[in-house]
Amino acid sequence: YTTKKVPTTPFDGQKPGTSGLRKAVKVFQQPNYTENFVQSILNVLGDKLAGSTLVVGGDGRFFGKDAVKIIINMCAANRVGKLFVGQNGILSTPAASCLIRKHQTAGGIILTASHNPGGPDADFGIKFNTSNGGPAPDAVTNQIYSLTTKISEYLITDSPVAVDLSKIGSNTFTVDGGQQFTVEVIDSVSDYLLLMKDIFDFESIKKLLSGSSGKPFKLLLNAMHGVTGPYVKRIFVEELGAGDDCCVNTTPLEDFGGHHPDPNLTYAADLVKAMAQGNHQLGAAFDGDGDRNMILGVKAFFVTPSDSLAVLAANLECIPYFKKTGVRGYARSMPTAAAVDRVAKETGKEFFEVPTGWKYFGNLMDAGRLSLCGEESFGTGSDHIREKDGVWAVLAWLSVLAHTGLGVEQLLKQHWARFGRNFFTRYDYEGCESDPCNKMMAELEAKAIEPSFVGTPLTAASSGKVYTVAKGDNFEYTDPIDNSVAKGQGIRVLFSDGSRVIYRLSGTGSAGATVRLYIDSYESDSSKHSLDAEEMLGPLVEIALQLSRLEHFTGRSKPTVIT
Ligand code: VG1
Ligand code: CO
Repeated sequence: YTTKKVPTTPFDGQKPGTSGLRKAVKVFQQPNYTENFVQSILNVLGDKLAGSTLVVGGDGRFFGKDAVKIIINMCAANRVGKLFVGQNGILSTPAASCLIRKHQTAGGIILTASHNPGGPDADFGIKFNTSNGGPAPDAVTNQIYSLTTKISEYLITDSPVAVDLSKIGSNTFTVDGGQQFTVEVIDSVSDYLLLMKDIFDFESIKKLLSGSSGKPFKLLLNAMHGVTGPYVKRIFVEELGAGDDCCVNTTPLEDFGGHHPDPNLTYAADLVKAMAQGNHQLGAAFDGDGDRNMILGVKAFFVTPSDSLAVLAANLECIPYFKKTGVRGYARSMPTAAAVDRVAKETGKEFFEVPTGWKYFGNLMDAGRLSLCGEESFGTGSDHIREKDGVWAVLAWLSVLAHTGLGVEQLLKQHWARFGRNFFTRYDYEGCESDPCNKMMAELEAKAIEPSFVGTPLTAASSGKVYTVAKGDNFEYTDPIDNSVAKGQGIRVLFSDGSRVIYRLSGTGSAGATVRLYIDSYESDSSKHSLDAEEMLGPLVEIALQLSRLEHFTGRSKPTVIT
């Protein structure tokens, strides 16, 4: 192959958000659009690019295969030495992170828009992960963005590199008469499976699932036609013997069957319905790229992601990996309910509160100060890789259930009795107009930082319940490892009883604005722990809506999704 230089001009808005660049497929399909962004990623590697090794793969959504081919052709022309590519372009986000670390590559390019719908009329995304296996930090994504605004040419081979992505094996080519370029097509699951076997006690999980521990146990996993299908089948059916009927929707589809591949009570309604019949002890669903998980117990008992994190934190000792490494610290993203904080306090571990997005956990993990972390958005994970990990979360839950002999609901109730309960809910208003939402956030920020706001009593009109403001701000985070500062991460209103109301605009949408409203309220009185979360949080929701004038700005009287 020979390399050609293609002249190009910048596209507006190639700014990565919370997790990579996400736009409509049609945007990525414009001539040079994908190429410009990929070249900017490669250029960010600077003198590490020549001869480097990278991992490439994605969640199997529409346009993924085209993007993989473009990346292969561009990497060849840009003097990359080797690519590890998932078979048929398939790699879950956690598997990609695992591969980057295992093969010590310079990074990886992940083709996914995660939980956003897929298909010719839906979304696509490209994400760059650095050599630690984690999403590129802000400094790197800002650099990529800056390069996209100045790009004038990209490099690509004169004809497509002839690799059959369906065939596992190594292919080496000569570029420009000398340079060797290798594409190694690898099994999408194998390395990840080995890592899981290393972390968990598969024998004890097997015993639990087979019912030979004395309790019949049925598992129900919903892969939502995302990338986890092949992982779930290999791990739970083939390795753990859970039986074919333990998983559904395991064929990855380019459009996820037309659904949002998002594991929450709204978009994973199928799982909720099936679990409600009471025949399964544990249910879980995953998102498109396999980094999110939702956990349900018998009769669809819902475990909030914030509680899931706290329960795992309190029970890590039953997982061999943590026995080996010890438990360093815990962390959560700022809007996540503060349940894990209490576990950290009681166990005397370090605790961190970071902005939304997994990239903020990476430095702490690399520095050996963080073992387990999570986000309210159905993300749970540990320092085994540098991404959240849906399948890992289910294995962790099964380990805890096997070890304690308890059911999901029992475990939660015991946890609440010991630590108290954080009631949590999130309201999403999807597809709003951007301008009024920006105005709403500006008005909120002005209110929140006004000194006289502190001490203000806010009353929920319908119940008369009063909450007094203790603090208001726009969340700012200084990374304790490299002192980088992330500003403007969400408006917080903190109340004197420890309750919190948080407002953010999503950074993963492909058009318009999505408002997220998060409500977190702590209750130590165990007689109230079984009350309904919506009911408990009703007054705070009311206050939050009044304070932000959300209906006025968005024109919405109801959220799109409640979790
Ligand atoms: C959302 C979630 C955030 C998560 C991010 C990426 O971001 O709130 O917690 O890290 O998605 O997850 P935002 O900016 O839309 O609120 V994934 O599974 O989409 O990579
Ligand atoms: Co995801």
